[in-house]
Amino acid sequence: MASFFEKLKSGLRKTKQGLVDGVVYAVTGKARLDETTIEDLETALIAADLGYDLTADLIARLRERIGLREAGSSQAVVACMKEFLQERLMAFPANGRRDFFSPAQRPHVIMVVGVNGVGKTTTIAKLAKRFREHERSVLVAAADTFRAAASDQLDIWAQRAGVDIVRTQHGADPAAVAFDAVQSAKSKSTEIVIVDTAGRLHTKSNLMEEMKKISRVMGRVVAEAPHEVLLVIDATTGQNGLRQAEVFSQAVGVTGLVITKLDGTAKGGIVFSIQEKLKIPVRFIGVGEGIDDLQPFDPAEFVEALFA
Ligand SMILES: Nc1nc2c(ncn2[C@@H]2O[C@H](COP(=O)(O)OP(=O)(O)O)[C@@H](O)[C@H]2O)c(=O)[nH]1
Ligand SMILES: [Mg+2]
Repeated sequence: MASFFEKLKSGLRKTKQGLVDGVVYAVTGKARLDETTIEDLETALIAADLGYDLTADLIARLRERIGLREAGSSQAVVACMKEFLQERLMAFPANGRRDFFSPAQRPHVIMVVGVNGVGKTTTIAKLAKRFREHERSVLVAAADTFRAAASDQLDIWAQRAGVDIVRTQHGADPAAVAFDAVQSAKSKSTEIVIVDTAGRLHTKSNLMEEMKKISRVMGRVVAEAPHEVLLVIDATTGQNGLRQAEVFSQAVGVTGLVITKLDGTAKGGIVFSIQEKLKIPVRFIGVGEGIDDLQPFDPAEFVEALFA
């Protein structure tokens, strides 16, 4: 079985084609980093979803480091870019956070939010399994009562991961499900509660109101709950993910991001631009549908895989 790094590397191949190969193409054969070359560089970086601000900063760095010296082989440019990207990702100390699976509070409540189809339920299954591997007791709450099949899907995953589930019938109040789950975890001294939520309602403002209500109601059982709000973003949606992050952040305080479907997208640059824009750390990245295809985000590893 391929290692996670191998999967990440092959998953990022298309992103690399845009980002690294695009940059190499822009500077190869150019005697110096003149304005035309800089423009080509900018175009390549923006197209790779790096975002405007980060692109501007990177260009400034390249001007400073490489200036009008011979751009020479593109190696110097690529090395400078790699260093820059690593530095920027490292600037978020909570990235990946190693102690994620050993939280201090009990129950520790993790609410998982995001639009439809981004991978929330799958991510919950993957997380639940990880918590079990760390010998934590886990309860999942099926608070996506909007889609008829949503609870069944979570149920199947919960059985596979060997964790308990709180669910109700389709159409019931999702906040009540979340409330019951936290209550039950509290009385049974369960360590972790992971709350699945809907990604689509009749309107977007309904959805945001529902997210707020779920969050508020859980706080009545355990004052600090939810301790984590993980926003799941599908990497293949590119800059759309950024807009989703803005909307969810305003409604419920998002504490961390999970970027899924990095396997085979050309839009992996979104990892950089989302962090820059929102200053929310990426906690996990997903590179496939399998239960082991989710890993804590490691900035150094990510950049390494991108440039490998
Ligand atoms: N390729 C790939 N597919 C994923 C990943 N994460 C989730 N999926 C798939 O995305 C689809 C939607 O996932 P689901 O968890 O139901 O999304 P939800 O609507 O947000 O709960 C499913 O087919 C998952 O298998 C990932 O990292 N890579
Ligand atoms: Mg779901």
